[in-house]
Amino acid sequence: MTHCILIGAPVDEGQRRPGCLMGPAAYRVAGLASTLAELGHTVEDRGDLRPAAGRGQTCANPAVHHLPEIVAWTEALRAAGCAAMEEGMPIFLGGDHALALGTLAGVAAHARAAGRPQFVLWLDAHSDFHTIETTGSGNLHGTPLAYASGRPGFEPFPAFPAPIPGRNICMFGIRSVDGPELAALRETEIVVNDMRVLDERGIIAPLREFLDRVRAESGMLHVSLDVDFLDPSIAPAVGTTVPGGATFREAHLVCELLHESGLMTSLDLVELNPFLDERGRTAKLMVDLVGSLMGRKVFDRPTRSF
Ligand code: EXY
Ligand code: MN
Ligand code: MN
Ligand code: MN
Repeated sequence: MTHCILIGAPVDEGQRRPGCLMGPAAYRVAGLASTLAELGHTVEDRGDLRPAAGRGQTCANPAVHHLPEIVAWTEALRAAGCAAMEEGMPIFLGGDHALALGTLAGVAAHARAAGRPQFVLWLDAHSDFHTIETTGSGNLHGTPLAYASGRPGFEPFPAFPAPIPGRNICMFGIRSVDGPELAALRETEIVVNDMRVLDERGIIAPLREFLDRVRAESGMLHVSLDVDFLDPSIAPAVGTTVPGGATFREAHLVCELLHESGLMTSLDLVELNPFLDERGRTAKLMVDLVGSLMGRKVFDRPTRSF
């Protein structure tokens, strides 16, 4: 049984397609809390965060937009995330992926205080590895992992508490990486399981390799699930769809294996834009995946030693 702490983060300023601000409400309407309670977990919904006003930060890249707002979100989410880690497992309801600038900072700050290494599983079509200087779109939802990795170029943001070593970051589902991101990724030890790797090796082997390391190092594991990790045919309600994503079963298998590992300590659900959907199909799928993450089994086989 886990104490699940729901934290709404209706961040919409990290990209230019309005609608992610409706994400937290959509997860609640889709039954996230009841899904968790039916699996025997306790659920505390702390409502939606409201960041302080931005302080007018600027940067040299003219493409970047809403910088002060995203810095304010980062500060609010870092504080809320670190505090929630003391009491249970935070589940951040997005909102676009810029929220991870703050959630990663919050869980990393807590891990540092707890003396444990922080690991990240990034389920996404995108590597989100731009800095403020390299982003061409100026959409800060494409930058969180660069910030969490300690890449220079985030001066307007608070210093990241304990930069996460590249070897502690595993990406799954990658199929859209910009030139500057690729050049930067090549300099790191980040494990990039793009879709070609998953095509060749399947889900289990690369995921097991990563989770075995998390366990061996008694790590904290933050899972960041971007709707666009999924194939657009099953999850259309996202502003940055990329063909060739994870199938329904591949996504559930990742979630089931994560549950069986018992290693997940915090979770982001990001980039849902309910406005791009019909009848909440994508929100319901994401809640269904959380059910698999938190222990729903069709056939209750004994959990194997992972
Ligand atoms: N790399 C592109 C950009 O920086 O604009 C696309 C980023 C999409 C980010 C979404 C959250 O995953
Ligand atoms: Mn993303
Ligand atoms: Mn703490
Ligand atoms: Mn993405």
